[in-house]
Amino acid sequence: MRRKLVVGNWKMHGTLASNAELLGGVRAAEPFVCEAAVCVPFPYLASCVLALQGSHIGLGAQDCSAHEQGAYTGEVSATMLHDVGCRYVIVGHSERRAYHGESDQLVADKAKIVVNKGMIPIVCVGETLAEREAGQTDAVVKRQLSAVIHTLGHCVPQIVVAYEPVWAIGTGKTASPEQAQEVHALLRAQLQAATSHADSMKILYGGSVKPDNAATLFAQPDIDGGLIGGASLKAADFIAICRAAL
Ligand code: G2H
Repeated sequence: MRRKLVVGNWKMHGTLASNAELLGGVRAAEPFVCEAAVCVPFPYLASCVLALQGSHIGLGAQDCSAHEQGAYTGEVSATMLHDVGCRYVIVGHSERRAYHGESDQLVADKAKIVVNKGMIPIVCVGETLAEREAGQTDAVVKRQLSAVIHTLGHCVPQIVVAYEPVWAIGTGKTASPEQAQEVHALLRAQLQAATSHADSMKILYGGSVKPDNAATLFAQPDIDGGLIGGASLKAADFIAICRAAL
């Protein structure tokens, strides 16, 4: 039995004041049956650690450097993220792959350094609309996950995978529960071929998850929770989604 995980991906939103209000609202609804976390912009990690003291809600970042340390202006290392209290780091989000040219191998290298520093990488995979329409969904997500599997080796069980079809991100279009389950089952099979621990690994769904579609998505056998963008910015919506994860 896998405990579900719901992760808010705040993306580039928020202020000190709005974050405090949002986390205060979510905390007031604890405890949740599921595990919950929020991945916040770098400048707000320190204040969110304080705001989450005594809470079971985990803290995460949205990216990290693949380098240990050094002359990499503007980058943030996994060591730093661990130091300030992160439990999770999202790597390979499609927005980073698309806008920052992140390759499968770079994403895999980031996942590896996150694991090495004692945190959990949330590795995002997903196809674009053009790739889906060309019948390439399976090949694309397999290729993306394969790079991570080969780079992490025996550490593969320490990752969380997030399937986020790019065409469903922030568009209001959600993959149907059946469409999502089909890809999740494929990813589970790929993990099973790589590790005997695949059945206890979490595979999250992301892409326009809302309070009204969360329960049916989370009811699918291989969907172990969600990575939530827009709906994680409103306490009531995020709480409703956490409560749908049983
Ligand atoms: C996908 C998701 C969160 P949204 O990017 O990672 O965002 O729920 O807004 O589609």
